[in-house]
Amino acid sequence: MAKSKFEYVRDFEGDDTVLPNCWIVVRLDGRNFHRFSEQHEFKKPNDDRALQLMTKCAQTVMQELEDISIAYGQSDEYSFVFKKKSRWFKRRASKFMTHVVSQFSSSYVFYWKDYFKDQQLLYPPGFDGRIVLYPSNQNLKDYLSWRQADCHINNLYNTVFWMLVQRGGLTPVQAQERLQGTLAGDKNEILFSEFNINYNNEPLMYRKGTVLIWQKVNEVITKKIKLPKEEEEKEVEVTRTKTKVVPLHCDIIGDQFWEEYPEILAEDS
Ligand code: DGT
Ligand code: MG
Ligand code: MG
Ligand code: MG
Ligand code: MG
Repeated sequence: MAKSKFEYVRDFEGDDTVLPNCWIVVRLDGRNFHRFSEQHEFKKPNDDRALQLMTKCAQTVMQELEDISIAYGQSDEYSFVFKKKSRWFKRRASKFMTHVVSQFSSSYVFYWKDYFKDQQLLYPPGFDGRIVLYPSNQNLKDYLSWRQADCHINNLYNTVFWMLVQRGGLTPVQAQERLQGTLAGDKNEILFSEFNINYNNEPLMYRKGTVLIWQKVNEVITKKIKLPKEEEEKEVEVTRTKTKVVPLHCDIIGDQFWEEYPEILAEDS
Protein backbone atom coordinates (compact mmCIF):
# COMPACT_ATOMS: atom_id res chain seq x y z
CA MET A 1 0.00 0.00 0.00
CA ALA A 2 1.33 3.41 -0.94
CA LYS A 3 2.18 5.68 1.95
CA SER A 4 0.75 9.15 2.11
CA LYS A 5 3.12 12.09 2.24
CA PHE A 6 1.90 12.69 5.78
CA GLU A 7 3.21 9.42 7.15
CA TYR A 8 6.48 10.96 8.27
CA VAL A 9 4.74 12.57 11.28
CA ARG A 10 4.84 9.16 12.95
CA ASP A 11 8.59 9.57 13.36
CA PHE A 12 7.91 12.31 15.89
CA GLU A 13 6.38 9.80 18.30
CA GLY A 14 8.89 9.07 21.06
CA ASP A 15 9.75 5.56 22.15
CA ASP A 16 8.59 5.00 25.72
CA THR A 17 9.24 1.27 25.99
CA VAL A 18 10.27 0.47 29.57
CA LEU A 19 13.30 -1.61 30.52
CA PRO A 20 12.90 -5.40 30.41
CA ASN A 21 12.94 -7.50 33.59
CA CYS A 22 11.76 -4.75 35.93
CA TRP A 23 8.63 -4.56 38.02
CA ILE A 24 6.41 -1.85 36.56
CA VAL A 25 4.57 0.16 39.20
CA VAL A 26 1.78 2.58 38.32
CA ARG A 27 0.61 4.76 41.19
CA LEU A 28 -2.45 6.96 40.89
CA ASP A 29 -3.64 9.60 43.31
CA GLY A 30 -6.83 11.64 43.58
CA ARG A 31 -6.51 15.21 42.31
CA ASN A 32 -7.18 17.74 45.05
CA PHE A 33 -9.00 15.23 47.25
CA HIS A 34 -8.59 17.63 50.12
CA ARG A 35 -11.38 19.61 48.47
CA PHE A 36 -13.19 16.57 47.03
CA SER A 37 -13.44 14.89 50.45
CA GLU A 38 -14.74 18.09 52.06
CA GLN A 39 -17.36 18.71 49.38
CA HIS A 40 -18.61 15.14 49.52
CA GLU A 41 -18.62 15.10 53.31
CA PHE A 42 -16.19 12.23 53.79
CA LYS A 43 -16.10 11.05 57.39
CA LYS A 44 -12.91 12.13 59.19
CA PRO A 45 -10.30 10.80 59.33
CA ASN A 46 -11.49 7.65 57.51
CA ASP A 47 -14.57 7.18 55.39
CA ASP A 48 -15.40 3.52 54.79
CA ARG A 49 -17.47 4.33 51.71
CA ALA A 50 -14.58 6.22 50.10
CA LEU A 51 -12.00 3.57 50.94
CA GLN A 52 -14.22 0.73 49.72
CA LEU A 53 -15.03 2.57 46.49
CA MET A 54 -11.28 3.02 45.86
CA THR A 55 -10.80 -0.72 46.36
CA LYS A 56 -13.71 -1.61 44.07
CA CYS A 57 -12.12 0.52 41.32
CA ALA A 58 -8.72 -1.11 41.89
CA GLN A 59 -10.29 -4.58 41.64
CA THR A 60 -11.86 -3.53 38.36
CA VAL A 61 -8.48 -2.36 37.07
CA MET A 62 -6.88 -5.71 37.98
CA GLN A 63 -9.66 -7.69 36.34
CA GLU A 64 -9.87 -5.63 33.16
CA LEU A 65 -6.16 -5.09 32.47
CA GLU A 66 -3.43 -7.70 31.99
CA ASP A 67 -0.54 -8.86 34.14
CA ILE A 68 -1.14 -7.02 37.44
CA SER A 69 0.01 -9.28 40.25
CA ILE A 70 -0.55 -7.11 43.33
CA ALA A 71 -1.98 -3.70 44.21
CA TYR A 72 -1.79 -1.61 47.35
CA GLY A 73 -4.02 1.31 48.32
CA GLN A 74 -4.58 3.84 51.10
CA SER A 75 -6.20 7.28 51.33
CA ASP A 76 -6.79 8.57 47.77
CA GLU A 77 -4.03 6.50 46.15
CA TYR A 78 -3.49 3.04 44.67
CA SER A 79 -0.35 1.36 43.34
CA PHE A 80 -0.49 -1.40 40.74
CA VAL A 81 2.42 -3.78 40.17
CA PHE A 82 2.77 -5.31 36.71
CA LYS A 83 4.75 -8.52 36.30
CA LYS A 84 8.44 -8.21 35.47
CA LYS A 85 7.99 -10.34 32.36
CA SER A 86 4.87 -8.59 31.11
CA ARG A 87 4.76 -8.03 27.33
CA TRP A 88 1.49 -6.08 27.51
CA PHE A 89 1.43 -3.30 24.87
CA LYS A 90 5.10 -4.05 24.18
CA ARG A 91 5.85 -2.52 27.60
CA ARG A 92 4.99 1.03 26.52
CA ALA A 93 4.89 3.26 29.61
CA SER A 94 2.12 5.51 28.34
CA LYS A 95 -0.19 2.54 27.70
CA PHE A 96 0.27 1.17 31.22
CA MET A 97 -0.25 4.52 32.88
CA THR A 98 -3.18 5.78 30.84
CA HIS A 99 -5.10 2.49 30.87
CA VAL A 100 -4.76 2.23 34.66
CA VAL A 101 -5.82 5.80 35.33
CA SER A 102 -8.71 5.93 32.87
CA GLN A 103 -10.13 2.54 33.90
CA PHE A 104 -9.90 3.59 37.54
CA SER A 105 -11.48 7.03 36.98
CA SER A 106 -14.43 5.76 34.98
CA SER A 107 -15.00 3.03 37.59
CA TYR A 108 -14.98 5.66 40.36
CA VAL A 109 -17.86 7.48 38.71
CA PHE A 110 -19.62 4.28 37.59
CA TYR A 111 -19.64 2.68 41.06
CA TRP A 112 -20.05 5.89 43.10
CA LYS A 113 -23.75 5.38 43.81
CA ASP A 114 -23.19 1.83 45.10
CA TYR A 115 -21.08 3.20 47.95
CA PHE A 116 -22.38 6.74 48.48
CA LYS A 117 -26.08 6.01 48.64
CA ASP A 118 -27.10 9.35 50.17
CA GLN A 119 -24.42 11.54 48.67
CA GLN A 120 -24.58 12.76 45.10
CA LEU A 121 -21.43 13.02 43.06
CA LEU A 122 -21.10 16.79 42.67
CA TYR A 123 -18.39 17.10 40.03
CA PRO A 124 -16.13 14.78 38.01
CA PRO A 125 -13.10 13.64 40.03
CA GLY A 126 -9.66 13.25 38.45
CA PHE A 127 -6.58 11.16 39.20
CA ASP A 128 -2.93 11.65 38.35
CA GLY A 129 -0.62 8.79 37.48
CA ARG A 130 3.06 8.01 37.49
CA ILE A 131 5.14 5.02 36.52
CA VAL A 132 8.25 3.75 38.30
CA LEU A 133 10.43 0.73 37.50
CA TYR A 134 11.98 -1.44 40.19
CA PRO A 135 14.76 -3.80 39.11
CA SER A 136 14.89 -6.06 42.18
CA ASN A 137 12.38 -7.82 44.41
CA GLN A 138 13.86 -5.99 47.39
CA ASN A 139 13.29 -2.63 45.67
CA LEU A 140 9.68 -3.56 45.02
CA LYS A 141 9.10 -4.75 48.59
CA ASP A 142 10.70 -1.54 49.88
CA TYR A 143 8.44 0.52 47.62
CA LEU A 144 5.31 -1.17 48.99
CA SER A 145 6.67 -0.90 52.56
CA TRP A 146 7.19 2.82 51.99
CA ARG A 147 3.53 3.26 51.02
CA GLN A 148 2.32 1.19 53.99
CA ALA A 149 4.57 3.10 56.41
CA ASP A 150 3.12 6.32 54.97
CA CYS A 151 -0.38 4.97 55.64
CA HIS A 152 0.54 4.21 59.25
CA ILE A 153 2.19 7.57 59.94
CA ASN A 154 -0.69 9.57 58.43
CA ASN A 155 -3.40 7.48 60.03
CA LEU A 156 -1.89 7.69 63.50
CA TYR A 157 -1.54 11.46 63.15
CA ASN A 158 -5.06 11.91 61.72
CA THR A 159 -6.63 9.66 64.35
CA VAL A 160 -5.18 11.69 67.24
CA PHE A 161 -5.75 15.00 65.47
CA TRP A 162 -9.47 14.39 64.91
CA MET A 163 -9.90 12.97 68.43
CA LEU A 164 -8.44 16.19 69.85
CA VAL A 165 -10.81 18.22 67.67
CA GLN A 166 -13.98 16.14 67.76
CA ARG A 167 -13.85 14.89 71.34
CA GLY A 168 -11.19 17.04 72.98
CA GLY A 169 -12.79 20.31 71.87
CA LEU A 170 -9.57 21.75 70.44
CA THR A 171 -9.58 23.90 67.32
CA PRO A 172 -7.66 22.46 64.35
CA VAL A 173 -4.87 24.97 64.99
CA GLN A 174 -4.65 24.01 68.67
CA ALA A 175 -4.61 20.29 67.80
CA GLN A 176 -1.83 20.87 65.30
CA GLU A 177 0.21 22.75 67.89
CA ARG A 178 -0.40 20.04 70.47
CA LEU A 179 0.98 17.40 68.08
CA GLN A 180 3.99 19.36 66.89
CA GLY A 181 7.18 17.44 67.62
CA THR A 182 5.40 14.43 69.12
CA LEU A 183 6.65 10.92 68.36
CA ALA A 184 4.52 7.84 67.66
CA GLY A 185 4.71 6.83 71.33
CA ASP A 186 3.41 10.23 72.45
CA LYS A 187 0.47 9.99 70.06
CA ASN A 188 -0.40 6.48 71.27
CA GLU A 189 -0.26 7.80 74.83
CA ILE A 190 -2.60 10.73 74.12
CA LEU A 191 -5.11 8.34 72.52
CA PHE A 192 -4.89 5.93 75.43
CA SER A 193 -4.81 8.26 78.43
CA GLU A 194 -7.15 10.96 77.16
CA PHE A 195 -9.57 9.04 74.95
CA ASN A 196 -9.26 5.47 76.21
CA ILE A 197 -8.34 4.28 72.71
CA ASN A 198 -5.78 1.57 72.06
CA TYR A 199 -4.50 2.46 68.59
CA ASN A 200 -3.77 -1.20 67.87
CA ASN A 201 -7.48 -1.93 68.09
CA GLU A 202 -8.38 0.58 65.37
CA PRO A 203 -9.64 -1.13 62.17
CA LEU A 204 -6.90 -2.83 60.14
CA MET A 205 -8.13 -1.22 56.92
CA TYR A 206 -7.28 2.20 58.38
CA ARG A 207 -3.94 1.20 59.87
CA LYS A 208 -2.61 -1.07 57.11
CA GLY A 209 -4.42 0.05 53.95
CA THR A 210 -5.61 -2.54 51.41
CA VAL A 211 -3.61 -5.19 49.56
CA LEU A 212 -5.18 -6.80 46.51
CA ILE A 213 -3.94 -10.19 45.36
CA TRP A 214 -5.19 -13.02 43.12
CA GLN A 215 -6.52 -16.04 44.96
CA LYS A 216 -8.17 -19.28 43.94
CA VAL A 217 -11.62 -19.55 45.44
CA ASN A 218 -14.17 -22.33 45.16
CA GLU A 219 -17.54 -21.29 43.89
CA VAL A 220 -20.65 -23.42 44.14
CA ILE A 221 -23.12 -22.74 41.37
CA THR A 222 -26.33 -24.44 40.36
CA LYS A 223 -26.39 -25.61 36.81
CA LYS A 224 -29.30 -26.87 34.75
CA ILE A 225 -28.50 -30.04 32.88
CA LYS A 226 -30.55 -32.30 30.67
CA LEU A 227 -29.87 -35.98 30.94
CA PRO A 228 -30.22 -37.84 27.65
CA LYS A 229 -32.87 -40.27 28.86
CA GLU A 230 -34.95 -37.81 30.82
CA GLU A 231 -37.47 -35.26 29.67
CA GLU A 232 -37.04 -32.63 32.38
CA GLU A 233 -34.01 -30.44 33.02
CA LYS A 234 -32.35 -31.10 36.34
CA GLU A 235 -30.59 -28.66 38.67
CA VAL A 236 -27.25 -29.82 40.01
CA GLU A 237 -24.66 -28.13 42.18
CA VAL A 238 -21.18 -27.89 40.74
CA THR A 239 -18.05 -26.53 42.36
CA ARG A 240 -15.59 -24.68 40.20
CA THR A 241 -12.34 -22.96 41.01
CA LYS A 242 -12.05 -19.32 40.01
CA THR A 243 -9.21 -16.88 40.39
CA LYS A 244 -10.46 -13.75 42.06
CA VAL A 245 -9.03 -10.47 43.30
CA VAL A 246 -9.25 -10.48 47.09
CA PRO A 247 -8.65 -7.59 49.50
CA LEU A 248 -6.43 -8.10 52.56
CA HIS A 249 -5.62 -5.63 55.33
CA CYS A 250 -2.36 -7.07 56.53
CA ASP A 251 1.24 -6.13 57.12
CA ILE A 252 3.41 -6.28 53.99
CA ILE A 253 6.55 -4.78 55.53
CA GLY A 254 7.66 -7.94 57.34
CA ASP A 255 8.63 -11.25 55.69
CA GLN A 256 5.55 -13.21 56.70
CA PHE A 257 3.31 -11.92 53.89
CA TRP A 258 5.88 -12.69 51.20
CA GLU A 259 6.52 -16.17 52.62
CA GLU A 260 2.80 -16.87 52.65
CA TYR A 261 2.32 -15.75 49.02
CA PRO A 262 5.59 -16.68 47.25
CA GLU A 263 3.88 -16.74 43.83
CA ILE A 264 3.70 -12.92 43.78
CA LEU A 265 7.48 -12.57 43.44
CA ALA A 266 8.08 -15.87 41.61
CA GLU A 267 10.88 -15.78 39.02
CA ASP A 268 8.60 -16.35 36.04
CA SER A 269 6.24 -13.52 36.90
P1 DGT B 1 -3.09 16.33 45.16
O1 DGT B 1 -3.01 14.83 45.35
O2 DGT B 1 -1.75 16.95 45.21
O3 DGT B 1 -3.88 16.72 43.96
O4 DGT B 1 -3.92 16.93 46.42
P2 DGT B 1 -4.77 16.15 47.51
O5 DGT B 1 -5.62 17.17 48.18
O6 DGT B 1 -5.48 14.99 46.91
O7 DGT B 1 -3.66 15.66 48.55
P3 DGT B 1 -3.19 14.21 48.99
O8 DGT B 1 -3.38 13.20 47.92
O9 DGT B 1 -1.80 14.37 49.52
O10 DGT B 1 -4.12 13.88 50.24
C1 DGT B 1 -5.29 13.16 50.18
C2 DGT B 1 -6.46 13.99 50.67
O11 DGT B 1 -7.64 13.19 50.61
C3 DGT B 1 -6.32 14.48 52.10
O12 DGT B 1 -6.69 15.84 52.17
C4 DGT B 1 -7.34 13.67 52.87
C5 DGT B 1 -8.33 13.22 51.82
N1 DGT B 1 -8.86 11.90 52.14
C6 DGT B 1 -8.48 10.71 51.64
N2 DGT B 1 -9.18 9.71 52.21
C7 DGT B 1 -10.03 10.29 53.09
C8 DGT B 1 -11.03 9.79 53.99
O13 DGT B 1 -11.29 8.57 54.10
N3 DGT B 1 -11.69 10.71 54.76
C9 DGT B 1 -11.43 12.05 54.66
N4 DGT B 1 -12.12 12.90 55.43
N5 DGT B 1 -10.52 12.55 53.82
C10 DGT B 1 -9.82 11.68 53.06
MG1 MG C 1 -0.16 15.29 46.60
MG1 MG D 1 -4.45 13.38 46.14
MG1 MG E 1 -2.82 11.09 48.26
MG1 MG F 1 -7.14 2.38 19.55
